[in-house]
Amino acid sequence: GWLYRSMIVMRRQFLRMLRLRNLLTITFLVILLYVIKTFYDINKSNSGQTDYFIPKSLKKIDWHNYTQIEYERKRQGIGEHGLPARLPESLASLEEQLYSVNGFNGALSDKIALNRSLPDIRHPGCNDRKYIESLPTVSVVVPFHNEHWSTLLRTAYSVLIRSPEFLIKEVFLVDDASTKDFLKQKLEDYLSEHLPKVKVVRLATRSGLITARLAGAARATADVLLFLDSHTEATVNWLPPLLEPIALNYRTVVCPFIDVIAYDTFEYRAQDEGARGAFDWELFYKRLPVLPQDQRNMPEPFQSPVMAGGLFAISRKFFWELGGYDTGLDIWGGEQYELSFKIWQCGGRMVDAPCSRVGHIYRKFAPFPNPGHGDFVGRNYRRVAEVWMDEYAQYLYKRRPHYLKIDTGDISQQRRLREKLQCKSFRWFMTQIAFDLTAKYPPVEPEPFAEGRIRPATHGQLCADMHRGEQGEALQLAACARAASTEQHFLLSWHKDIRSKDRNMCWDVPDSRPEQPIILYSCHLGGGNQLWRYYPATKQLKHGGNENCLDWDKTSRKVFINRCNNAESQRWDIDHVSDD
Ligand code: UD2
Ligand code: MN
Repeated sequence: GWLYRSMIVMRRQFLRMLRLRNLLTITFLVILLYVIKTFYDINKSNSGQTDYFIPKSLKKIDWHNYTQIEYERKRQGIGEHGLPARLPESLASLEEQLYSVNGFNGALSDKIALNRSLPDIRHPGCNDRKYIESLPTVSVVVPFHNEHWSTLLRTAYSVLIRSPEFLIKEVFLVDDASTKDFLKQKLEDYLSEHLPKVKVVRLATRSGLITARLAGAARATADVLLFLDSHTEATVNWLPPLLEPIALNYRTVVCPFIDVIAYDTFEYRAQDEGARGAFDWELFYKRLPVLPQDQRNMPEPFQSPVMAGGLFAISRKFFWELGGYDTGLDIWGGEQYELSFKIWQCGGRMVDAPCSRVGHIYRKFAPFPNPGHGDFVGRNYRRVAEVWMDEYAQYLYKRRPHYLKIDTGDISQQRRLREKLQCKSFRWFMTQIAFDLTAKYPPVEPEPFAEGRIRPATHGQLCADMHRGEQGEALQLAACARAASTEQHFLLSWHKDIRSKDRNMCWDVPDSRPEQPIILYSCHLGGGNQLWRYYPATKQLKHGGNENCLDWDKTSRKVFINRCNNAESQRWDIDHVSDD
């Protein structure tokens, strides 16, 4: 009995001890886990910008703001719904004055509401497209130099009225040392009263758009950086399509479709229904067709080799991993190539989102004087070529030999970055991403088929002459200049167009009826109106796919096209014709 009783007591005590130990162990484990987690969290937030947004839910929802859509549908007035507008004759002199300082119709812009309505010209498939419920926040960065007041503010309004409020953390208007009084004095007051989310950042001296974008990006605190030009308008539901691909992969950079806001009427219209960004070997921005597979998947985002430059969204993390922009790029130009090449070559990708459309005023002319920084575009291009383009840089230098004399300044930091990120070669980019570029823009251009003066076979003292060589002028015959002059020197290029030697001007026949003139038009490489063929045997210059030939009239000395016949007036001599 005694033994038994004491055994039970011992067992009970033993069990109690066990329970206590369990409890202690569990408590200890919990504390340990908590400490590890806290430590990990601290580390995570210490790394600051390398921390990135992870969507909490992949559930897709309809992000359209139907209240705003309904409100816009009912609006009425000048320029509403993106319809073309005009000012009354009485304002002609104001129009002229604001036109010359802006390169667009600033006076008309002032008459159009800052929150005007815009048409929905998206692919029909965009209406019922849904995007994940959990999207990253955005810092919008808009550089400007002497932007017109109402176009600058309309940019900010369009962003704020057409975006979910909680996604826009801040908007930075970065003033690149503007000299217009209202920008210098009234902007902050206006914004703090009407658009408190919009902040102004001022640069002390004119430094260019690259430095300005970097200044905005440096102050940004949201997950995603979204860059816009200072004369743009965001349209219906533009934001979610830009953000979703970034939410799913922080190394994806997304561009909206860029529509056209007409510089004269402020009409809102499409530029096209999508194309892939590219360049020629003078580094002019060009566009390649959407791939058939991507065309079938519209309006799904599709890969694009090069961005237009001004309008894109990138995660803040990836932007800074890529080193932002090269700070040696000055004023304007080339940064779109630098960033595009970096994105692709250093492990990212870039897509265009058809359901996100933003309008942009393509100015008639750039009204700003060069701030005395010399050939900054040439220097920028050379920096980009030297750092990123490897052996392909020679194709640029072949066309612009003087670039080789430009001092690029120090590019060692950029080269180190390329090394550090172990970026791929430019050859990889050209063969894997921009694989169809060289077919349209060959690095080494085949020799022209014929070159020199173009003269009526019977009147060798007369030469085809493009006069001032301006777009829209008609080709004429003039007395041949004694020295070979550029107005009278043409190439029958391998594109099968007839072009000026020094300029990108082509013989274009917009109207193919008999006796219609030949108009100078910038070369579009698309054949059609600009397609010509020379037949040395008959000396005929045939236009396009039809049976029209270059012809002229002896009394008026006019040149035009006509049905091909055997007339003497359809026979032409060209100075140098190649054998093949
Ligand atoms: C295109 C791009 C532009 C930029 C440029 C090449 C689009 C729609 N536009 O030319 O974003 O990539 O190619 O560099 O893709 N600005 C300054 N300081 C300056 C000059 C300009 O802040 O010294 C501002 C200007 O107010 C505007 C932006 O930079 O907001 C772009 O300049 P732009 O509109 O003259 O360039 P754009 O559209 O002809
Ligand atoms: Mn612009």
